[in-house]
Amino acid sequence: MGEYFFQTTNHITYGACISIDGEIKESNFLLANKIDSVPSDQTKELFGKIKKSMKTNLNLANEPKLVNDSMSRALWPKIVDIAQELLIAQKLGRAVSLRFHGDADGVCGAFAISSIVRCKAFQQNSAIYSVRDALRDISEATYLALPLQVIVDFGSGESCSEGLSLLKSAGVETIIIDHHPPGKNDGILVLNPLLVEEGKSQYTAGYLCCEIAAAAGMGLEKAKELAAIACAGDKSKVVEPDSGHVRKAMVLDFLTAHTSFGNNLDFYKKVMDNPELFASIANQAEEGISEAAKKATARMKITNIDVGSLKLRIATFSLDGLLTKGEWPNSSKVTTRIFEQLIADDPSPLLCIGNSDRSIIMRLNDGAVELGLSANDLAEKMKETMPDFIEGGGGHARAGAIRAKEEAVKEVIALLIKEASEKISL
Ligand SMILES: [Mn+2]
Repeated sequence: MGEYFFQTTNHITYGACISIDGEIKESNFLLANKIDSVPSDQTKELFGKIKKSMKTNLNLANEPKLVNDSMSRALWPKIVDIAQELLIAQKLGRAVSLRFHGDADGVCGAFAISSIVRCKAFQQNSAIYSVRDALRDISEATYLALPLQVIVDFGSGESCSEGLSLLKSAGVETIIIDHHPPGKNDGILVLNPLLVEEGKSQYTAGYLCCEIAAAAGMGLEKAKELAAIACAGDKSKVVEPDSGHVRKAMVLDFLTAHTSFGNNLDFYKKVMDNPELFASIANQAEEGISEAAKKATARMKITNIDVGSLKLRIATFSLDGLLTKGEWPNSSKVTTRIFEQLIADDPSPLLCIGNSDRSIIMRLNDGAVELGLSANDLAEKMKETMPDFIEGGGGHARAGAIRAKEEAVKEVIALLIKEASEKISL
């Protein structure tokens, strides 16, 4: 097997599977006498064979290029699998559809993936790959040869499994690159650090995509830059971001917050490459956050809990009426900003709670985590204690959120304060 070139006046669709009767001329030129399309019931089998032989000829890195630690090495076999799949898809002209989560991490991941394989990219702000999404992708894929669906920064959770199983039944191969709590995804290629070790969500989807792209030959500098922006967006230090990366992540978060669905990768690239436009968006984004943070801080209440030598500060503030749904900034951005200001002034243990009309956002610093507190545990406890008033919630140790019925928000916050103080007194 090998790669050959030929010319023809026949019309052949991109990515089609054909058989050629002809002679091999010179080194890799094929003189075609007869060209036929391969019946669709045979393409799958043929594709498997071609893929297998192509895999051995791919030139991939032999270790992680961006971060080389025990975690990235544990993820490496799957990183290689996905890099191979994507490079082969590119060579064979497969129809690749890419859905990325609408935030800086998701966009950086999509930038990286689209740099190694030609694809149609769609932003998605919902974190759930629904049955509706699956039906749309399946109907798009109906007339395509060997469609490949790639999902970045969402899609591996339990709530997505119905949509994914539809994709599988329709024969659409799927790759998921995610770092949110995974559910069961049998028969789907899933790269997720949480499948390797609990609590490792700091290996963000955007970072993983950059590691895949770097393995497949993307320039190292560009891959590092994108990975650092992705990490800045998701508050990770796996690839340590500088202040420039933080600013870029903020601009991408700002842009994605204003666009709910669509193919915006080209537009995002344009903004990042246009210094003037970038600066003016960055200023607007920054102003939006700092203004809302200032107003919310004016309403802030601090509760000091002292248990023997253990001390915990709990900051609570309402964002009600300060923000507009679906616009910049959202309540988690503002809560994070206030949290960061508070711990910059005083690094002692802090639990920071911001609330909008129906959601409660929690941020904890290292000191609070060392006291045994976890945002995820607190969210779980609230779900248990007030099941009729809590609609959902979760997160990890340092960050989490709870969605509650409007009339219950105040009560939930009071209970959170009580729960946190009881927890550290244990
Ligand atoms: Mn992410």
